[in-house]
Amino acid sequence: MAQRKELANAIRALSMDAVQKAKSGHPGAPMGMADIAEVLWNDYLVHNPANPKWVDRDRFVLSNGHGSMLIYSLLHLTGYDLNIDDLKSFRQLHSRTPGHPEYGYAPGVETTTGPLGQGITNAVGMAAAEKTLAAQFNRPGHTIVDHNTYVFLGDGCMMEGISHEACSLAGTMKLGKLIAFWDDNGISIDGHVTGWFTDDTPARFEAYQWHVVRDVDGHDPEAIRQAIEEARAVTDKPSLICCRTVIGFGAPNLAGTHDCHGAPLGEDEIAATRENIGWSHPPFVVPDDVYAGWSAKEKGAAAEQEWNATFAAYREAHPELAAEFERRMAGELPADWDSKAAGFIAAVNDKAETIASRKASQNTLNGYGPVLPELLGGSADLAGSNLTIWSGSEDINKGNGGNYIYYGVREFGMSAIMNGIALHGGFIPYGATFLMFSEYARNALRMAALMKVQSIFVYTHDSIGLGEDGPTHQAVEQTATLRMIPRMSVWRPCDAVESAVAWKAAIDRKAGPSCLIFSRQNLQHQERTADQIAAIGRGGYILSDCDGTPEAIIIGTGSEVGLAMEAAGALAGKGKKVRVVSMPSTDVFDAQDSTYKESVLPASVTARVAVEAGVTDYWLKYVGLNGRVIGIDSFGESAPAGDVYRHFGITAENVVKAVEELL
Ligand SMILES: Cc1ncc(C[n+]2csc(CCOP(=O)(O)OP(=O)(O)O)c2C)c(N)n1
Ligand SMILES: [Mg+2]
Repeated sequence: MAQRKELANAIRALSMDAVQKAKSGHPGAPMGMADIAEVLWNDYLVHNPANPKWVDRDRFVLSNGHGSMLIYSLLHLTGYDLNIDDLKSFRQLHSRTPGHPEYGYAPGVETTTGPLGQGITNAVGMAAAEKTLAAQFNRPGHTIVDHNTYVFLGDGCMMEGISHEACSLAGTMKLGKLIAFWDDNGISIDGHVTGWFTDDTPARFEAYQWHVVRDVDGHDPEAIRQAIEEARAVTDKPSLICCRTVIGFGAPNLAGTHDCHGAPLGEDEIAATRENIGWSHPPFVVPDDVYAGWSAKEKGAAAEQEWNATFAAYREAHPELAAEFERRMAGELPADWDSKAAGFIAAVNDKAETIASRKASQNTLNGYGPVLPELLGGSADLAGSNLTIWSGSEDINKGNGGNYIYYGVREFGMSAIMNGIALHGGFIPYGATFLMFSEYARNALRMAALMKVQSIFVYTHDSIGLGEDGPTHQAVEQTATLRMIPRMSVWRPCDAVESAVAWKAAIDRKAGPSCLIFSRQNLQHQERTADQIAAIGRGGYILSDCDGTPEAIIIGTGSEVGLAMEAAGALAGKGKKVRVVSMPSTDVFDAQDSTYKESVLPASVTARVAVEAGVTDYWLKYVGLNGRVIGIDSFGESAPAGDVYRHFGITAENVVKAVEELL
């Protein structure tokens, strides 16, 4: 049987050779972390290469995603469906081994990493999901949810601010099954980190109430093993194992320098490394005994078998819970979801309340929440403003399961934690802040869209309509820029009915994230027929019409739909034929067939005015270059909401004027 060093050297060889072949990539981190990975994967990680989606597998996250050849090597060597040709096509078009590990490509990659700091944060979400799911489903004598989350991270992740947000919260949440390995190699891209990163990292994590294993020689398998034992024994705190490593370990001339961080070693250095580590095999050739030493197929199949037996006993004792667990993990909505939601929407319509859409959102949570135990909510310290707590909300830290996370003031952390929860499975996470602070979270929103995960981002206080808090808090360009994130679905409902429909759409949307944008201020209830209620789900629809072909169309969203209706009424009084289109979701409307779109916005009607309390450019594609947009292209002002609207000319009178000028 191959020795540990030889097993680890297989990672080193595959990594340096794949990077060399691709003529780009990062050999340093995989070579430096190979020994740690070997011990973790061969002695501890519980997983089944034949079933990468087995629900109770341990999760492994490579937060320093630039070291992607490390995880590709591990998946290949342990027996996942990732063959040597996949490794040879590292970083090539349509390969399963893109430059950074991307969720949905190679089997076994649990999340997309590369934007430093987000992997560790996703891992916090996965660990929080595991803990919450365990509390919800395990029963005495029946432990069906019980897995660890392991994460590798480098100096870069440690320097990123989001690691503070996530790790601070992980300590408070006592995520005892989260075990992180810090690749303490003293190197980042610009060189030795002593000029820019001199934190006392162990003390920092102790201050977060983590269990810290200091000073582990990251090239000594026995020391690594002991550290993991120690970390696993501590179950009421997350653990950080501080591993001193040499970047590019094994490369005689480049190890320990930033030159091997992100460039091929070069043929000469690769030859010298082979010599140095005693790896005599040609590129991409791994001897059988090394493969045998790595294979996790048998162990993995046995582990899953054992779990299957545990689950069978659970099903025997708790058949309904078992069925519910399977439903949740499969991401299926309850059988009565559609009918319950439709009933709720109809009831909201009957009530005809004029309330803030953030309040309507909370009412919706009260309506949908009892049907959807998979909802795992939260807010970044704005629960009372975002109205994210509903009557069934319970803090997950209370220990009885729960379905609500107090994220604290951590917008970016919250959003990337939500992505980790969504990736883990079993939950639909929603999390909220003021729309303005979506900016703080932005890259996590992009990552949710890139990975196609169902995170629901709730944003309240959506415009100058929030009033007195002023321009620092008044979103102007945010809604438009969120709409520009590919695959992000964005809703800005105009009343309680549209708010309930928007929530329904976000919950139904399994293949990507949604942003739900709500107002602080009251919004007028709009009258609708049953057909119109059904049409809300098409993203844009005729809310009020004239007889025959309209002379002009007014398009509005959210709080400005009321203005559009008022303007249309005034214009009708002057004998004008005007249609009002409510467009709560431009992306959903854009995805409709052309016949429907033409029926709502006929090409022949060119006199069009859009009104939205935000930047105007976005609307030109709907009104055309000859159309008009009533919006705001500067920052807001601190004043009562009505005064701010008048100051910026976002008024029904101005909408009327714009239409008249076009006719
Ligand atoms: C958010 C973000 N900023 C910058 C980068 C570019 N980048 C990739 S790796 C790296 C340095 C990382 O240093 P470390 O984690 O110590 O990696 P090592 O060199 O030790 O492999 C940087 C700045 C990135 N991937 N993500
Ligand atoms: Mg480093």
